[in-house]
Amino acid sequence: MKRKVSIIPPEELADLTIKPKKKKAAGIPAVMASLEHLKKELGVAKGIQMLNKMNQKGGFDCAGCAWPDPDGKRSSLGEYCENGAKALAEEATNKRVDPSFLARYSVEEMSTWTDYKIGKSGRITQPMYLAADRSHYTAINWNQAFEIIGKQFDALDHPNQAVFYTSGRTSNEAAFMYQLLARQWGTNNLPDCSNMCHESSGKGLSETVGIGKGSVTLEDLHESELIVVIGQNPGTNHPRMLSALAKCKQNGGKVVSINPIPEAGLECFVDPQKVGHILKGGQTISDQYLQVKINGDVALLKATMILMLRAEKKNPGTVFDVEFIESQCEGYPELINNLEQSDFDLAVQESGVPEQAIRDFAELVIQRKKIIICWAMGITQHENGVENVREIVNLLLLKGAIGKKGAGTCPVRGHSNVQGDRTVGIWEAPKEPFLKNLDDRFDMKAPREHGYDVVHAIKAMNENRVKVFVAMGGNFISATPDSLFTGQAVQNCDLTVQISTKLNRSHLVTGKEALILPCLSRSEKDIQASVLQFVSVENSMGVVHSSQGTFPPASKYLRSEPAIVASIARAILKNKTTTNWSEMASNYDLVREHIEAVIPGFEHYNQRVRIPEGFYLPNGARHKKFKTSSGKAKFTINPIPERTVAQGHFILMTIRTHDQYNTTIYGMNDRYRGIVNERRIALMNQIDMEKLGLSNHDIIHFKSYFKGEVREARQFKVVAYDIAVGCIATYFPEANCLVHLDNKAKVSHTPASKFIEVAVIKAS
Ligand SMILES: Nc1nc2c(c(=O)[nH]1)N[C@H]1C(S)=C(S)[C@@H](COP(=O)(O)OP(=O)(O)OC[C@H]3O[C@@H](n4cnc5c(=O)[nH]c(N)nc54)[C@H](O)[C@@H]3O)O[C@H]1N2
Ligand SMILES: Nc1nc2c(c(=O)[nH]1)N[C@H]1C(S)=C(S)[C@@H](COP(=O)(O)OP(=O)(O)OC[C@H]3O[C@@H](n4cnc5c(=O)[nH]c(N)nc54)[C@H](O)[C@@H]3O)O[C@H]1N2
Ligand SMILES: [Mo]
Repeated sequence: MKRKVSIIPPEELADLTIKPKKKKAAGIPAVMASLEHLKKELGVAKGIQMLNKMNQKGGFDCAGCAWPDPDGKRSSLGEYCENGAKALAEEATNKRVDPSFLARYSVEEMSTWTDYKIGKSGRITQPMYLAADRSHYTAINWNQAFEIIGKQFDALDHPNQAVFYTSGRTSNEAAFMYQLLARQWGTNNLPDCSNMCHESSGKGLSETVGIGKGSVTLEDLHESELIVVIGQNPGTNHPRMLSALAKCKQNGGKVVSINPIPEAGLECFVDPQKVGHILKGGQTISDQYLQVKINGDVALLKATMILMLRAEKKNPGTVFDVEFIESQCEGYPELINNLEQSDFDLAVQESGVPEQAIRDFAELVIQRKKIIICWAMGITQHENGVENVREIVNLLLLKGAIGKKGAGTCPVRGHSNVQGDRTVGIWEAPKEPFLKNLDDRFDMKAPREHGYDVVHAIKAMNENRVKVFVAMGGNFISATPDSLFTGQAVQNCDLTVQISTKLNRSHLVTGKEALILPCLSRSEKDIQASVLQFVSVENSMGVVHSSQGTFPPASKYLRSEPAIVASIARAILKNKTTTNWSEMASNYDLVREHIEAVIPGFEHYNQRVRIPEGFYLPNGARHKKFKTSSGKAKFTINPIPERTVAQGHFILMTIRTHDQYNTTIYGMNDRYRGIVNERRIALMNQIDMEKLGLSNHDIIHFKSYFKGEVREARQFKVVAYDIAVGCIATYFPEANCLVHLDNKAKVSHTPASKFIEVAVIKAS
């Protein structure tokens, strides 16, 4: 039976109210908003009790972003933010998706709901099965679920017909077991959310400074003389980062933000945990705001470096760190040659930023040595995402601003353990030393052929080269680009298996058969062999620490992620494995022993992870040790992108509201941007609106253009906004259907979700 499910969210409008944009982030309104969400989902008393365990030593790690916790004293008021509280409310909700819920609604019916409504259904209580000829999920027991999986894997002709996706909430222990499972099965098909996220950072940084992670610690931010926040909206996505920026300011540092829209958190921050701060009205954050055009960053950085070069020539040795460049870097003459050949006026023009503002910014850079550049999706999700990262590195290297206190690279990660997952082997392109260690430790032969990343997994499914798709968390259908194409590709599979906490669209747009395997969440007690277990995670700054759930599970049928992986391993590997999977699932110390044996940097893992603040993984760049092919940090040449859009077309970026966690929609507002009760929004510059004869609240449709193909998304409301001319912002995942699968970064293959060429059509 071919189910007629809806792959994209319904194109229906809610009821928009437009309020003035906020100029301050956090403060009392943030506290109120957290309480509101907790009250709705689980009640205030239980909510506050749970919050007090979050991000505390010995407590559980916030499942929100990957921003680090302070090494020393933690705030007695709790180390959480409004959006961390919302993340918790969402997973600790009292609502349940149980067998009676799924008997009431068919898969087809639920697929017509918005992602907001689907997510609000609640926590999944037991394993659920959607048989090939059925319209509804029904409950089954765990053994039956693993038998179904075993049977489908038995039927495969080749190991590469299976794909194992991972989202970044998964702990180190579960992730390590999961990659081991995939590789013992015989494939490196391990795409993950990182492919859509910071892959461009990983690629750009590995090549230039020898490590795909950032080089700074939290203290470095406090001590920095200049922090540049480019292509990132920390007020919403990494709210605790605002405390670090505020501290830098209090220590005399400067902050510059570079963004097509002025984001509230980067303007002013009111620390909700400090009464004095609230009374004072908060801390101004940005000393300078540069309203760059979408993807004008290489041009902007190049113009800045040209000005730096001119100043250096005037007063040699005062702007560049000549000694560092000579002893530790390569490619300097080529870069200087490139800067000398580049057209300053063109760079200014292509950046979209007024020349004087660039001169002011360059002056700040010229005069300071301890510089940090922080970035996120505004940099990575572009065709030239890797070049963007490399250009950031160029600027830092010229200043010698890496590997010393108060300076360095700071790609701010998304999911709370996305960095750890990669460290322990979730990667479609693993390196030989890692595979060899796995082989030695587990008496196996891991496949050497690289596997599929997200984009290539979708292509393979489209071409019927994949039959079974397993997802460790996440929401593949709503998170990936080209929704209709991707949805149809996934439907080609014989079986899709989702290991999840909450209902999402990926449970509704499925293979012929589908399974939902419900797992424990971060905050819940994980007891194996009568012992309370803990897991570990790595934050954005390379600190590995423990996370232990302390609250009762949402349902007695839930299993932990490691336990589920171990059972899948037994079901599909049978006598192909000599590994004792049950033992690992019943004592996570044993998993950590394996990690220690296979991955450098985890020495004495079990001891050190028990230190409350955890431990730092080795990071060469942090100590000026560049593990590149030559042992030197590399300058690179990154041309100003030539990609333009046709006359009359716009560049569209897909961003997050203040009320969502990726595809999990907490609410219908985007408070800082003044948007109330609507997600189908187009933030446009007044000048562009006038050209098209548009006013606030007008309804428009988008057509996107790529490689001669046209995609469409209908029904968005126009909102006049302070956004760079020619640029439009809308929200993810509603607009994912506009992103062509081939509209992706060179080298990293990260979908270019921030650069979509669109035409705006006024609804008649
Ligand atoms: N509450 C909450 N927290 C989250 C998430 C969430 O959804 N909700 N998601 C998590 C994840 S997985 C991630 S990856 C991070 C994402 O964190 P962010 O990267 O901050 O998220 P986005 O909303 O995609 O915002 C991108 C920012 O880049 C800007 N931008 C877009 N294009 C350009 C450009 O070309 N140049 C420049 N200079 N700026 C540009 C946008 O205006 C926006 O401010 O947050 C993590 N934390
Ligand atoms: N257009 C556009 N698309 C984008 C982006 C963009 O900016 N624009 N951003 C991209 C980025 S940066 C990312 S990281 C991806 C995100 O892609 P994903 O990581 O795939 O998506 P999420 O929405 O984070 O996944 C949410 C689901 O994870 C499950 N879940 C939550 N907690 C747990 C847990 O503890 N264990 C398990 N097993 N499951 C859990 C729940 O069922 C929930 O519905 O999306 C990408 N897609
Ligand atoms: Mo992400």
